[in-house]
Amino acid sequence: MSESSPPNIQALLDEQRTFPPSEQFTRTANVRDRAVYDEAAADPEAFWKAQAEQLEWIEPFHTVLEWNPPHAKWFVGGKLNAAVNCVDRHVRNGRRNKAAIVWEGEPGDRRTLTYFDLQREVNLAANVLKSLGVKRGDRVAMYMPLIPELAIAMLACARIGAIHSVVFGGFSAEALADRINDSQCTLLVTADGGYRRGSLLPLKQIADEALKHTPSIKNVLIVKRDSSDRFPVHVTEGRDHWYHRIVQDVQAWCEPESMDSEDMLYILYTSGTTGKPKGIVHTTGGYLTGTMATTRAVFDLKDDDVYWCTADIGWVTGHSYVVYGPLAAGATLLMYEGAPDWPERDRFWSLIERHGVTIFYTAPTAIRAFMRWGTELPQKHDLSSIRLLGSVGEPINPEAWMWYHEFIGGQRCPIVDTWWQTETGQIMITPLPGLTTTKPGSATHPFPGISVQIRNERGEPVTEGGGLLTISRPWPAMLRGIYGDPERYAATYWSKWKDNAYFAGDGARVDADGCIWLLGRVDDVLNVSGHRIGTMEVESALVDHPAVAEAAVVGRSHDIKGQSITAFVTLKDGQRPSTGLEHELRGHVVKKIGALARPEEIHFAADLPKTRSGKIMRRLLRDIAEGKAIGDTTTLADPNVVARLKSQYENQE
Ligand code: 6R9
Repeated sequence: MSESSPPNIQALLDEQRTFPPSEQFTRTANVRDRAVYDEAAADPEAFWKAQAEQLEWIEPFHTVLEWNPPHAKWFVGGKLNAAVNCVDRHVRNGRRNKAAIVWEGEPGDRRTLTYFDLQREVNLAANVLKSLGVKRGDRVAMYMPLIPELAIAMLACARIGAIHSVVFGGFSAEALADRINDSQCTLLVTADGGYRRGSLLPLKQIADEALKHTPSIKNVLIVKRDSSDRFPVHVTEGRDHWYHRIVQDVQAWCEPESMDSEDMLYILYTSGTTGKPKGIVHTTGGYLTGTMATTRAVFDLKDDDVYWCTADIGWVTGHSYVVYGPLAAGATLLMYEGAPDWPERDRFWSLIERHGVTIFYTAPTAIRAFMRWGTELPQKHDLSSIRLLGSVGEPINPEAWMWYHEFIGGQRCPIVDTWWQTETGQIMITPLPGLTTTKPGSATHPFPGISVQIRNERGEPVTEGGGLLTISRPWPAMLRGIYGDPERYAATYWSKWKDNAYFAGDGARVDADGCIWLLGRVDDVLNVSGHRIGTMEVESALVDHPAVAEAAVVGRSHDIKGQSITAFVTLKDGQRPSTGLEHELRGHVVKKIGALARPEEIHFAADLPKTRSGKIMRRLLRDIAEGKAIGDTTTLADPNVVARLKSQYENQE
């Protein structure tokens, strides 16, 4: 497991500081009675039932959980609509004029949508989708910048029972086409473009490349982000429609569909240990219950909070904690389109000051970048509105935790370090801010009603010490499958041991106080700046290049990104290593996947270390990349390969 551990592992293991919740925070906290843990542990289904009952059901459920491992059904028999729960019921229940989405574009443009505004927009968008033939159960792809229309389009799908599949705007045309084709989407919602570090990302232009290879797409909706017409947009007659035009022709009200609790809400692609990303399937009732309950309890959300989760909606954090959780809970949320260092490196702090943000949820990679940029930047701004901080996406090193506590939280705000995954849908391991004594670097305890176990390879529980993170009971927002691949679902997550425990793919340790410390992935999944990337995906992209014979990709510790991508490649006969080729290979990976997968280092090798059965030993390549002593080489077919590589690598350094 140490193979994939983050750089700061020793610091994590040595960490002793503790931070009990302040009396003042506890006094008003949404969850302040410790009994909730024991009660939920004694009867998790009763706990989740009480949470689900806070949603608005068209028909009540008759059974909380049906568990036929590895298939779970939550709130069986219940009917509801996710968009109604996120929007309409707040309009009806006193939040009509409350700001739902406060948005700021990177160039500084601003918009505020009240819950009433959001309801109107979602209804219109739902009717636009219907007018283009989208029906209940159809898949709708989205390739969008971080603008309110993305959330509106997702909720519009939910309203009519269509299934959305959001593809992060940083993915390439090929990656977009693969995802569209995997789930046979019939409509794509995109935009002319979006802003990133002052430049324009021409999303429609990129989408046009993808659309050459996506026969299932019948219609494309183009949202106009930029009124200056700076984005070149080609409109294909009959297929492409400007949203702002077509919306003129539809009715203002769209009757919501009555959806089964287990109807699919969305698909979101994520990386695993093979070359092909998995379409993670989430359904309606359990997902909304899990995200709403955790939003309220973990972030202590109150009606007058201004909540800001900095994630892009293209990732699961954006689905669960920008869109569904906060809106189901009736929050006012801030959405910011662009980069943290544009136009200056204090953009986030100026946003917090300007909008009076009270809850701030971001990723360790961002915190480490802020640390490097210096304390003067946050100190230039009034951050006194903040009352709670959150962290997600990767293990947070104690140094970054302390910096966050001191310079952003002013030493007064609880920090919730939340562990979860695309597959879990909802936060699973986290402090509760009014109850939990935190330790820098530890996600502390399972959320009430969640059963976590650390096991060794044989499946035996580890009470103190390191092992593999597993979840031993189903939970409401859990994935229901991998789109179109039921076998892979069972094999990847539920088959490591015989007793149907969920295998998360992370290593973890429990300390003497029962606090859980996440130690990073134990499989071939990298975490680069909080983004999940499969080593096999990058390898497939590299060997797709005509000059490459073989490729092996490993993660290397990186001060800010957590991990960076190091590739070792062997070339085909007649090909020669060169800086030109190195650039070309980087460009090829960007074209196949997107800039987020660009290898930081590419090393040309004569051979790759392999076992006698021909498996590439990435473990040894990791040791080389990390500059560590080389581990056990006895199973290598040719031990000299490693020695040669290591000396070549060290000379290049
Ligand atoms: C929500 C999200 C999931 C992987 C997960 C783990 C890592 C996320 C973490 C964390 C340590 C935390 N991870 N949160 N590791 N502490 N608080 O990030 O989903 O993109 O699917 O990534 O991220 O390794 O397995 P996703």
